[in-house]
Amino acid sequence: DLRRDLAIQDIRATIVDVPTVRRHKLAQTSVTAQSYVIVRMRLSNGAVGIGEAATLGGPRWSEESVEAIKANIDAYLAPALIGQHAAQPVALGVRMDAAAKRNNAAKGAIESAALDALGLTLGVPVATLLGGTVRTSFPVLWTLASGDPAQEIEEAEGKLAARLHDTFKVKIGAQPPEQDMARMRRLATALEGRARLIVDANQAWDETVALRCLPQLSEMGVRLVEQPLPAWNLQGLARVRARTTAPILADECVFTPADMMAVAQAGAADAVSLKLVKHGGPIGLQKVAAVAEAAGIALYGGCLLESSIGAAAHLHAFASLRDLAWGCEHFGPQILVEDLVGAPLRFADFHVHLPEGPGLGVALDPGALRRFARG
Ligand code: MUC
Ligand code: MG
Repeated sequence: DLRRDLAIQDIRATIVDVPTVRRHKLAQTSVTAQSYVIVRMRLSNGAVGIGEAATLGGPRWSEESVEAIKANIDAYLAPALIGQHAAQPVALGVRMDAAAKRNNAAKGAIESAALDALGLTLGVPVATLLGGTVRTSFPVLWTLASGDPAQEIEEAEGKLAARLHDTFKVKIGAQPPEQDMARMRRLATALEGRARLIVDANQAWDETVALRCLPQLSEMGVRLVEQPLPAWNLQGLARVRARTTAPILADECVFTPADMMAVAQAGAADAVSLKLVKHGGPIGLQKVAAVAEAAGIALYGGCLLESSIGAAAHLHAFASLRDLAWGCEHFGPQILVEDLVGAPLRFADFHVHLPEGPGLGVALDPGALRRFARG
């Protein structure tokens, strides 16, 4: 019977390190390889679902590192789920929350794997399990993060010419604000009228610096300013937002639906970046999106430089949202020297496309997993 067929038999977590095509520099760290935990969940019927927990520079972007993610999956999350029914992802979430506090990236990878296994078994895409598709392609931006404006302009020109990306997110905050403003001015001038720009400070500034820089960014035409202040400082962010005109994109200050409500109550953001590593999986992502919608806060499809595995899981969740006003940033598959799936996500005409087929619609390449597995 289906109940026995869908019993979770085994959950395996593998750390991989995949080199990137260039150095990616953000406020708190700089990486030349992306580290993920790849989760494989096997059901009694033989179906194997996959999920990915992404990190950025160890436990520097948030508190989870690949080492901690794997340790907590192996010791706490997997044992809580063995023998449970994969067709009850909400109940699996309850069990995971009872087994471990937070650990949202780890939980997100497991929930993705469970939905993939369920979709593969039922012959339906994960998006169907999440409410069905409102869209199957997504405007996708590219991130400029070498820190060298000449290189960044050249990189943006290449993306524009290839019709891959016409919106660019610039990572700021690694250098003094005046230097970043000069860099932004060069980029804005070089790309004027041909590309849209947003910036992400990854919590690097304080209120005074933000009040000084945001008017300059507005004047350069920058569309969104992402997480200029530390995640804890919602009141400061609300004051900055009230005194400047650049729209604020909340990132590290929103993990849970309650965080989203606090941002809404403080009046601290115009948009929110949705990510599986923050919200604990596609179902949690939909909950955060619902709170944002109720508060009139627009949705932005965030990433943590996932491979096509994690990116596909995000796209299935993004496909189910009513209004994804700001598109997405799942450029991750394009920044890796090699992807982890047989057929990577398709990028064309400034859009990334939802993969077709049951489950996540992407299949793990066992050779790539072996090549990039740590140790
Ligand atoms: C972040 O903070 O948004 C997403 C794109 C990128 O370059 O960095 C990440 C994380
Ligand atoms: Mg961010």
